[in-house]
Amino acid sequence: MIVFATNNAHKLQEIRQILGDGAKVMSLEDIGCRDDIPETADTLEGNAEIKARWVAEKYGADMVFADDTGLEVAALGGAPGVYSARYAGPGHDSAANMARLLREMDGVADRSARFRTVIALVRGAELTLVEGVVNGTIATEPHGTDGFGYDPVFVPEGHSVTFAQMSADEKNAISHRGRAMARLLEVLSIK
Ligand code: ITT
Repeated sequence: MIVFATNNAHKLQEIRQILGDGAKVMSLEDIGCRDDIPETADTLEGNAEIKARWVAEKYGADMVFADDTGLEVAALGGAPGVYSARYAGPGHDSAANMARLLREMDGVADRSARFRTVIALVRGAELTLVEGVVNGTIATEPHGTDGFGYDPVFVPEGHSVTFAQMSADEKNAISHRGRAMARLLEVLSIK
């Protein structure tokens, strides 16, 4: 049994699409976990590990992975980074988070940014960490309705549209999460 420790339905959907029909990934809902897992670390690595270990230890799953993702904006010194989900307050409100980001970036010339995903895989006592990064820029206003989170304001390098204007397959092929997942599969020698 492989469990993906996330409360974010969009992440779950992306990971299932990336893995295809071959691998069956259980969600927290599938295993009856409704815990609000405290993300108390100040790094993506730390929070990914906390989420994966929590589920492995409390629910006795033999393989658990968790993703922690941050949007790191150069002109903001790497913010919102590990605090991306709570940038505009504790409500995990993507519209408010994007609005704050666009306010902070108002008139800023250097709009370079990157998404970074860290995936922690816990198998018994063994911890594996992998990372995936995509560079890009912050748009001056939101565009597109697909995807989630900060996707409407992130234009990946080499493209002229935001992640929210791409199909799920297009995003997954170049995204932070797609790349981290490819690394994880290499480590597991699945693909
Ligand atoms: P879990 O911790 O339950 O996995 P979460 O939504 O809290 O779900 P994170 O702590 O990794 O996930 O939050 C990172 C923030 O960055 C959150 O606001 C997301 O909406 C956003 N985010 C994560 N992945 C993203 C992506 O692929 N595209 C756009 N925004 C993303």
